[in-house]
Amino acid sequence: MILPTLNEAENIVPLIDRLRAAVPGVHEIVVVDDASTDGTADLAAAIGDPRIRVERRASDPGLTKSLAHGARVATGDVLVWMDCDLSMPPEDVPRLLAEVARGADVAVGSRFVPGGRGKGDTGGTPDPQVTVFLSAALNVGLRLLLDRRFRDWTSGFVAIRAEALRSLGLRGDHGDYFIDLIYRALRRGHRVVEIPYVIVPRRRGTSKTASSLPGYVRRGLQYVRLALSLRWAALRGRF
Ligand SMILES: Nc1nc2c(ncn2[C@@H]2O[C@H](COP(=O)(O)OP(=O)(O)OP(=O)(O)O)[C@@H](O)[C@H]2O)c(=O)[nH]1
Ligand SMILES: [Mg+2]
Repeated sequence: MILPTLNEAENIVPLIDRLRAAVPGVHEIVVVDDASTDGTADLAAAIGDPRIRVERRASDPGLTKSLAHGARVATGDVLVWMDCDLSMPPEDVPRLLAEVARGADVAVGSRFVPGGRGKGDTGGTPDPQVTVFLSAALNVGLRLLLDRRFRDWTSGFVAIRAEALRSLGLRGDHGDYFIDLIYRALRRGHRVVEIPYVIVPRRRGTSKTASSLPGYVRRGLQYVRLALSLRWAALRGRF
């Protein structure tokens, strides 16, 4: 397990507790913390489970770089990562692992396959309908632009064979990296499957991504630009 954190003090301990209960055989939990100022790293370390390794990054912050760092130090054959805001239920991790055990190279927690759901209708404090709609529309657009076999291009909840990840690598920024990873995995013929899950709105702590409407639109346009450049690279045989 790789858990990237930036100021998740209110979420990290319940997340790790729920993970250990859901996956009792978990081999290691690598928390990659980007100099949180709220004590997230100390809280994770204080749990005192020898399977928990806390990596404290002091410079060059970023979600993708943190995940890449976690993947470098992790020793398992299968790597799993997820957001640490409790929006992705740890209880769904065994279903992702089961798909990899059945032969998938990449098993993705998906909001957009039957049985999965986006944030608008899951109780708690729902995200504004307009952002839920934009996220769904963006993913339909990415699917049409990139590859119709896949739906949740901005998931970020995944189990992947370490070997596949090492050969693919991680590129890009928060959000971008997932689109890039899945597209290249599909192009290279890896077996990628989507497993439905129901996302829960963040209840504690603060979001690290744009929550304003213009911010969402800007990010959406950035993803579309990335999709077009990936298609262009593929057309020119650069994969
Ligand atoms: N290590 C590290 N983790 C990060 C960084 N930015 C975000 N994260 C973590 O990445 C995960 C996703 O961040 P969120 O703030 O939930 O982003 P989001 O899911 O787009 O936003 P919400 O809609 O609020 O859920 C969380 O576990 C964050 O703590 C970063 O720069 N470094
Ligand atoms: Mg989140």
